[in-house]
Amino acid sequence: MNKTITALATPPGVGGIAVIRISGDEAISISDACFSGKISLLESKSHTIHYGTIQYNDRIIDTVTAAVFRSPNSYTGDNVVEISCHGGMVVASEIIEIMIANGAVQAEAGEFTKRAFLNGKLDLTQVEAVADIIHSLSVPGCMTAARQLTGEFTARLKALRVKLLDIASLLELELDFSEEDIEFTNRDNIKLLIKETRDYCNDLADSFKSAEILRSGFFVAIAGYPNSGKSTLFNTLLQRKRAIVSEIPGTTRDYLEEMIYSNGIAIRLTDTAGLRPSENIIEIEGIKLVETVMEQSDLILIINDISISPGNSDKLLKTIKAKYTNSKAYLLQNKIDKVDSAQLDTLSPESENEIRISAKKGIGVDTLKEILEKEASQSIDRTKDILVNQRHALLLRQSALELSNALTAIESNLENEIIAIDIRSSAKTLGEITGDTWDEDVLNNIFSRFCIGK
Ligand SMILES: Nc1nc2c(ncn2[C@@H]2O[C@H](COP(=O)(O)OP(=O)(O)O)[C@@H](O)[C@H]2O)c(=O)[nH]1
Ligand SMILES: [Mg+2]
Repeated sequence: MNKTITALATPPGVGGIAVIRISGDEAISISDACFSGKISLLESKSHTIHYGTIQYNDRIIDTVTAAVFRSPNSYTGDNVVEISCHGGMVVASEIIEIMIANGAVQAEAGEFTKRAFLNGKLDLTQVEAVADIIHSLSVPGCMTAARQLTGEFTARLKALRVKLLDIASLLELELDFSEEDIEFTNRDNIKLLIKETRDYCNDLADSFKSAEILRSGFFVAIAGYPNSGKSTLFNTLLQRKRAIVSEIPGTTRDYLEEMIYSNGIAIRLTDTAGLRPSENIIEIEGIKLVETVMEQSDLILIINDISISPGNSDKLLKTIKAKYTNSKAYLLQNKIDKVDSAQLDTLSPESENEIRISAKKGIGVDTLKEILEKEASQSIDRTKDILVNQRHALLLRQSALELSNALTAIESNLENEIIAIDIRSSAKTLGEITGDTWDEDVLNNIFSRFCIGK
């Protein structure tokens, strides 16, 4: 018998309604013990909703509706009751305490979904899709996760595995007839099939970075020397005063992060502390944080105060480009309003990935916004309608490697048996993605992204 778990499924606090979930063999009897309605929950059919009250020690706690789902037709696969009560700080926790007094235990983070996995209701890619839907910051990200939840990724992986296992079986069958020198399978066809599958696995693995951007947004870091106008640009892009702007250098000590949305994609803008050798301890901490931000960023905007000189930040630009090779960098020549047009004409023309702006006056900001939109949408071009995560990417690469081994084995005219072993292990690796085999560490890692009640 599995223990019955309970938790609040909605965010805590004041709200229209709160939903308490109870799941396990005893879910219906435990709920029924404190529920009073027209019929008892124990007698109710699956997928029915009942109006009534929750009572404890002759005290009415709230009027509620209780939805009953009988095993195996529920989210977790267990018996499940979902009680909707009035939202607020007190009622929902009282009801949870009553359920616990009646024999349920408090659920851990993600425990409902973990049960769904262990009961075979969802595979691992679907579990991950649930987490992605909850955390998604972009419309396309959420839609892709929703498709993944219906089992689309699973179906694709299954098709690949069937193909690989078929090839392995053919090769092994040939082995049985080796005396008769029969070749069931054309080597060129086999090679082609393996190559196609390997390339597909690698392509999918490559889409990981794009999927990350769909999941968490496109990270744009604003960097530059103190006073170059980073905070001013940050505020202009956000269209509100979020960061403190001041002529005193070193005002932004840590970093600020805000989101802007473009075509459904989240762009995470960060305003950072000015980069310069500093004596001030807090500022040094801030500068360390900048480095972390820059490492994570997809795009870096380096702001230069052109009124000092167009080449004033060249050294910084060079350092940043050399250090953060994964992110594209743009040089923004700021404060062009301070430079008169005659003087601007004498300056060398803008080079590639360089734009002239005035963060304060809004000059060139629309062009910059267009660039951000273009870069963000290009960065998700690689997605293959699947939110590949790091775990998937690692397994896909491993699987591709095993297929490369199989190809080498074929080319070296090795025994069918050896070739088949590589192909079978590649299929097995693909199976780990959906969770055909798993270990506790993998599960814990996945469920650590969940909240209590999910
Ligand atoms: N004239 C002019 N001043 C600017 C512009 N951008 C920023 N500033 C000024 O430069 C100073 C420093 O700006 P701030 O945004 O705090 O720079 P940060 O240290 O890089 O964050 C402030 O006095 C701003 O008003 C601009 O485009 N034109
Ligand atoms: Mg600042």
